[in-house]
Amino acid sequence: MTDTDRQYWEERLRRFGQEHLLRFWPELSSQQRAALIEDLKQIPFEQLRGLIETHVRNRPSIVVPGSIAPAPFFPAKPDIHLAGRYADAIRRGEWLIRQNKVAALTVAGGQGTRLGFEGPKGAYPIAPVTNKCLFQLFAEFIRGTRARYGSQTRWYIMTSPTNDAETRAFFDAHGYFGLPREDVVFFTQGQMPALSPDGKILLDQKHRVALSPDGHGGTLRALAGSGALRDMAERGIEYISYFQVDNPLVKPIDPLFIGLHDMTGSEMSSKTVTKVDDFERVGNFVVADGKLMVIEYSDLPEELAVARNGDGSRKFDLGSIAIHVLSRRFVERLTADADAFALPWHRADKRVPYVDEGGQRISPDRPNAVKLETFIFDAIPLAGNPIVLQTVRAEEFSPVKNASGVDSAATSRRDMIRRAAAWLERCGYDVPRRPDGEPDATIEISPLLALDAAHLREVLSSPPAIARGQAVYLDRDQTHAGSSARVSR
Ligand code: UD2
Repeated sequence: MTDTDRQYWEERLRRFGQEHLLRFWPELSSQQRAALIEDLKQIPFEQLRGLIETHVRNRPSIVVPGSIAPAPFFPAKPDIHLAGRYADAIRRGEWLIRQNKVAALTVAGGQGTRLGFEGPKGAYPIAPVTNKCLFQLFAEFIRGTRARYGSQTRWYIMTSPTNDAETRAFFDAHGYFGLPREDVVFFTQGQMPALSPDGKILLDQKHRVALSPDGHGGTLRALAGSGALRDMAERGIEYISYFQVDNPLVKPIDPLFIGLHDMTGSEMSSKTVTKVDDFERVGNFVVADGKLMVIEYSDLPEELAVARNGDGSRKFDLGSIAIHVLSRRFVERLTADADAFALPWHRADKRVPYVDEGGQRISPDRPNAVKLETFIFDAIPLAGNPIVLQTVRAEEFSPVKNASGVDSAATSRRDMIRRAAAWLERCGYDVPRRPDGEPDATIEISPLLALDAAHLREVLSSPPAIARGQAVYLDRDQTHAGSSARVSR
């Protein structure tokens, strides 16, 4: 580190009122100095200056749009008029997949703090019989899709600087879960510093800035900046099938959804489920001032959350489950001037450990800092003709967010077993059930065997024998029955 470097940063930081970041410089080793400079290089100071005024020193007021109405949507069960259109959409979606015009994209840059799991969240073991991790389930779904459609479907995975190396190493160690290595593409999102309420950037250590991922809205910039978007264009990929790392029930590639997106000329499409209660922690699809958008649960005024229709049903009932299809050209358009482009910023007050003026590391017990993030769903109002497709929660949504209770590994495993049992019964096979109606067996169906119930019907050659209390894993070799407990493989 030369004196010129130090001078450059001293001047730059002074210009932005952040000169305290070099407070411990004299006592840092040359390695530590280099690490600090690397952190400083990541901070978009010019952009941050305005945000400190609007979002940190002041609290942006939540503007509830003047007119707000429930969003229109394509129903999960098509009526007689729509049935033909859905059938066409499935055929169209399958054709697009076969032509390699569709890629999967997982956002896996989050910190997963609520789950309390060390390591990338996608490495979390979740499958009820085999304990396969989230990444493996998605990889097998993509392999299943490639096999079914004879495609070379690629998988893009967004990491953050914090978990990128670990995520890549995890895939390496597991042979990319059977996918060709060159068809799994990692790209890394940007970071933002945590700030004190008076707008000072916090130090995590004397030589490290308290940086964290800039939200899944950062996907768009990261796609452009990393070259992943160019890579998609070169391969003729038109549609990006976007999903979060925390939902093992997700269909990473869904012909109906892709086909509808294409046939309606939508630039960004979204899946919805009806909410379980007024205050479920999911975004809400609404039409506000004439535009389709998502209002996050924390921003939806209570009178709207509890509002009812004439028949007593919930008025704002369309929850966002963070599953989207985005047109590549839409992302290109938005990010054409990547430096100028940003989705709206959201403020979150968080507990962030920091080094104080005296060099002491403090672990606060209440929120002391402001984090700034952007959300992917804020791109919806910018999209041409965005659509919403309703789906069935039991089929496609049961996220792993918390260590226990609602949206935990326990509820997600339960829902995987319930779905597997329902698929088998839809195929006409018996599943033992307990008096309370729950399946009386631990059942897991590999995505390598079947991608959905209809597919299972095509491929299952003989009825699986499922005894009460048994653990049963169905894969391409059909059934593996365990004794009574989990089978680990
Ligand atoms: C998100 C949605 C919520 C609902 C719910 C469904 C927001 C603000 N809320 O809630 O409306 O759809 O999901 O499960 O999105 N991630 C990154 N980089 C980041 C931050 C997050 O890749 O900087 C990824 C993260 O790895 C995960 C996903 O985004 O896959 C969701 O992040 P979250 O857990 O912060 O979202 P959550 O549960 O608040």
